[in-house]
Amino acid sequence: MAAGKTVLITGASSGIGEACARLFAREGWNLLLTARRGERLEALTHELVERFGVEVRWQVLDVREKDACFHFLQAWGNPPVDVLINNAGLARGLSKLVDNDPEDWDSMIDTNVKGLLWVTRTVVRGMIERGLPAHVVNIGSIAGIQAYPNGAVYCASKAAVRFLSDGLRMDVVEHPIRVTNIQPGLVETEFSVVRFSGDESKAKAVYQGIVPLSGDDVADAVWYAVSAPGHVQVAEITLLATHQASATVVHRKG
Ligand code: NDP
Ligand code: 8X3
Repeated sequence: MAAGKTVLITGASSGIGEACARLFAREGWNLLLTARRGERLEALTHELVERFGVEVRWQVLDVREKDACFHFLQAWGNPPVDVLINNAGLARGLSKLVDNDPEDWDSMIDTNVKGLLWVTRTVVRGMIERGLPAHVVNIGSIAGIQAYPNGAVYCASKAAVRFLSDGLRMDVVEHPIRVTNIQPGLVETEFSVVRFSGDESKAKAVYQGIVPLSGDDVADAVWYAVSAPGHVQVAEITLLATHQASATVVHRKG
């Protein structure tokens, strides 16, 4: 990679991951972008290189594939990664636990928990070997602090992200590696469209009557943690829309 700092973002093809890519590019960082939808990463890469003159590389990576997560950095020649943003994630379905489709459980646990673990293992090993300051930012959720009805498995997966963040922070405490868990509430992205299998009207209803957070709002929180002075470790940030008070308390107008 060119001189300068490098951020690796999983799930950079939309929403919060894409917003992080834009923000870090604006700040002059080199980018390593991954997701399953390569055509989106390619378009984003062209745009960011053109606009900001930064170095951007992209690679299709499905974080559910263990071997791919263990080896994907080799395809880029094992570049040094200063910041890893573990953002790839999803919710599938919204129904009582006993009525859930077990395939959706696999999808959420494999992506949100196991995929995050595999990518973290690969990247943090390199960070430790380099011995230079580095940072892991996990995108958790308010759902990892408070469960809500019909979302048990998604909430459990984000509770896992919370404790994996805390545990990793302990396990790298002797290294100059910071670990931050970002826990947003309602953010209007493709998240609900994915949760409701493409049903746009159901997805829109989630954000009706409230001004939700945007991907950019979450990217700003990530940037706050990453740009803090080196001796400051922002352990977690919980950010909510003004009219959201908890995972389940939302005031909607109209
Ligand atoms: P989006 O659906 O807009 O983005 C999700 C991203 O994750 C996409 O880039 C998608 O890329 C990627 N992704 C999903 N599955 C995989 C996979 N198996 N392998 C690689 N990449 C994958 O939603 P958000 O931006 O909202 O979600 C980003 C993160 O934020 C998630 O972890 C989510 O749980 C979390 N979050 C979201 C909130 C919200 O209200 N929106 C609130 C709190 C947390 P592709 O499909 O191309 O693979
Ligand atoms: C996404 C936020 O509350 O829709 O993590 O589950 S919520």
